[in-house]
Amino acid sequence: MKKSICVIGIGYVGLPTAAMFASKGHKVIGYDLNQKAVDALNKGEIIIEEPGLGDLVKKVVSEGNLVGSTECPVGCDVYIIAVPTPINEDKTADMRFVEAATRAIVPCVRKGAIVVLESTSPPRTVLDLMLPILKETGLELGEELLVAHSPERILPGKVIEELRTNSRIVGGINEKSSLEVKKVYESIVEGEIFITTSTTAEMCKLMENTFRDVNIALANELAKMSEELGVNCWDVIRMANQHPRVNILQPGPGVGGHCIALDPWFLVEKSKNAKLIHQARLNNDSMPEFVMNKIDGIIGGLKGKTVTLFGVTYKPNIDDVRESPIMHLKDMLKAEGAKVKVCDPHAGEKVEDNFEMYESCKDSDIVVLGVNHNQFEKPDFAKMAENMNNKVILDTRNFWSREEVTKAGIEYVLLGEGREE
Ligand code: SAJ
Repeated sequence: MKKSICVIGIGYVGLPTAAMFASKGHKVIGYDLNQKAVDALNKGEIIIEEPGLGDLVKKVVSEGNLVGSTECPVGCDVYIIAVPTPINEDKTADMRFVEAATRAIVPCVRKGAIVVLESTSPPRTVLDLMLPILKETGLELGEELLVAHSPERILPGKVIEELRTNSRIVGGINEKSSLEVKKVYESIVEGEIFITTSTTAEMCKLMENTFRDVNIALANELAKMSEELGVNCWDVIRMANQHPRVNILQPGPGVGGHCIALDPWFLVEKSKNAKLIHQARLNNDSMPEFVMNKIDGIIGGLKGKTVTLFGVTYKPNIDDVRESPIMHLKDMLKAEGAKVKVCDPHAGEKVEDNFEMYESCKDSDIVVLGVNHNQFEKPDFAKMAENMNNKVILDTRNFWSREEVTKAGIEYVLLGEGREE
């Protein structure tokens, strides 16, 4: 049955979710306080970069199944909350947007409606934060107003595909809520939908990202140990991963994005037992400084030097710079008195001093490959070398060929490679 669905928050998660529901014939309203995002949506345009999303939004808006609004619509069948859950300075969750969205719904919901929280949230958010607010509707929760957490698990860059094919978790405040919310998602999800409680669903989502964070921390620790002990960590990873039960992830300049770099803190905040998780976060957060010290060591001081950064987004082939470790590196380098030139074909105006590739190498004392965008796969190293003041490259992703780089007369330094002496 076609439903009227209000998606609250039309950002990285809400917009693709809204568009997917609309593409299945549901009547969807994207409610957001950001006038710019709403205006763009109503013109069928998007203000973020995500493969396939632009075409999908254009189509469903022109068909009239998706509209944007800066007001919360009354009487929808389903309200889906997909607002950001950032962290505060002290690493506790900033739940203001979830709270505001829940409050916005109160005067709008009618008997029989469904409320779903998609935003990644600390354990017990549905029970302790949302339910007391939703009680103000006067509706019987779990009977007249159904409530669940169904965390988004889509990978930026593959959002449209993963929305459809990933399995999904639905954690209701009671079985009736879980079953009804499952039915809603069945219209867009081809993967399996698992039913559980709201707090278990919250824990699942947090542990997925924490699993990844802890494993990346292990890889980063390996990189540091390798430099100390004179081995090449990339060789270690390649060979250790031949073992059927081992899968060491990739080290790098740190962990970015609005998910993996933040979510583990929600567990640290809520549980005194989250010790390994806490340490892993600190390990990953230490990487930009580790890279900066490495640069310092290679070029002998930072003050007055020119450092070129290839890539500043938090991962390859996307435009998102949130929590990007290379952005942190950039700020730290500047604070140490270095001049920083950036080349990032995806970041656009999100970053100042964004140069064309070869132009960015001009007068450079070191080129640092920070993000392995496709555009950087096979640069003309000889052309880069022509412009460089000091011919050295630091590859933090094991992305470039040592042979190609050295052939162009540039010294090649790899993160996580110690020299056996
Ligand atoms: N990274 C490494 N080494 C690796 C893998 C990743 O340093 O081996 C770094 C990346 O460079 C990047 C960061 O980790 O800075 C995160 O990138 P990612 O591609 O691992 O994940 P996200 O943050 O883009 O998306 C994650 C996904 N979660 C998992 O894979 C468990 C996605 O499915 C979630 O929906 C998303 O978080 C979210 O919204 O929570």
